[in-house]
Parts: sequence; C-alpha cells; structure tokens
Amino acid sequence: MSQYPEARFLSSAASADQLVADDGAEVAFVGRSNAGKSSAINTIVNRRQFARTSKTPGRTRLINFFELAAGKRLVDLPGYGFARVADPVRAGWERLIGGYFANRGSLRGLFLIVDSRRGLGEGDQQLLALAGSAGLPVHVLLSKADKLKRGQAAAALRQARKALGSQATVQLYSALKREGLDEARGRLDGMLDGRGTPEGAK
Ligand SMILES: Nc1nc2c(ncn2[C@@H]2O[C@H](COP(=O)(O)OP(=O)(O)O)[C@@H](O)[C@H]2O)c(=O)[nH]1
Ligand SMILES: [Mg+2]
Repeated sequence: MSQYPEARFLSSAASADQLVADDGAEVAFVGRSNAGKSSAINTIVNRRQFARTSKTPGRTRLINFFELAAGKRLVDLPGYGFARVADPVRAGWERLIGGYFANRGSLRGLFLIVDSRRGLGEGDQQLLALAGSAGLPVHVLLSKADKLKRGQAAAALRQARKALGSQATVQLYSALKREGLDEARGRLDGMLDGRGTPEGAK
C-alpha cells in the first residue's frame, strides 16, 4: 500500500476563502478532540510528526492541507466536542466544516476517528449526518484499540458496526501498535482513486 514518501504540508485555512485550489482528490480526517486523529495521520502517512499530536485538545482550529502525491491531498480538520471551546467558536466550526463538505468538489470521503473506548458520540453523529447530506463516504477508525482487551475490542467493533449501519465502514485501529494500518491505507487509496466502498466492507 502507498505510504506517500513525498508527502508534505501545504497550508492552513481559517476560513473558506483560504482553502487550497479545489482540484484533484482529497480525503479529510475528522473527529472529537483527543480521539487520536493526528496519531492516525502520522502512522498512515508513516511520518513521526507529520500532523502534530497534542496533549492540549481543542487548540487547533484550522483546516490543514497536506499533499500526499500529485493531485492527492489529506486534510486535517479541527476537532470538535471540546467542552472548553466557547459557543461562538463552535458555531464558526459548524459553518466552516458544513460549507467545506457541501461545496468541495475534490473531497472524496472522510475518515472519522472515534476513541474505541468511548464509541460514537453526539458530535460524531452530527458529523455523520453532515457527511450523509453531502453524499460523502465515511470510514471510521476505532482508535486506541490497544487500550482494550481483545474481547472488548471485538465488542466495540460489533457495536459500532450496528450503530453505523450503511452510513460508514469501520475498523479497529491502533497508532501505538500500528494495527489496522493496511486496511486504513487501502481505504484511503480507494477513496482517493475513486474506487468507492469496497464490496462487503460493512
Ligand atoms: N494508547 C494509545 N494512545 C494513543 C493512540 N493514538 C493516540 N493516542 C494518544 O491519545 C492522545 C491524543 O492523540 P492525538 O493524535 O493528538 O489526538 P487528536 O487530538 O485527535 O489529534 C495522545 O496522548 C496520543 O498519544 C493509540 O493508538 N494508542
Ligand atoms: Mg490533533
């Protein structure tokens, strides 16, 4: 699977007019603050500090664009669900992300990062609804799976699959143990190459 050795940071956007040119194909990573999004990006792209990991959740409020290869981008969206973020900031988030989902021609799909110990939260459900309205395929990474015992992890996967139904594909993922990498990379490449949802993936 691709590891994108030429991957590089492009730019950050704080508003819709700062997005990079809407051509080629891109996949956006999104999730609750602290879910493990930056860690997932770093392992999938195989760079230690590509997207920064943070112990201060909710700090990054920007859309960060990375070029993986010519005409292929990975987009790191700001996290949500952080209690200390004030309401006006939250409203700005919804406007920025909602507008981006609805109007971005090059956006092929979303990776939704969900802490496997917490399961799908309210913010995740809202995100899934936004993605559904925009007709975007979603792949869920149940992150930090190394923190669960094998049986618990299997139960978390079953439960998420049931809750998601046909809204998204889902897998277990551990950035720490580098588990689930091949499946995640395969799904990322599939979205970027326009192969859609793999048969029997749900
Ligand atoms: N045990 C474990 N910890 C993880 C994993 N992924 C992320 N973390 C930790 O969870 C915290 C938040 O991770 P980060 O990637 O910054 O989350 P983000 O806010 O969603 O970008 C950090 O302390 C990470 O070290 C994982 O797979 N296993
Ligand atoms: Mg992060």
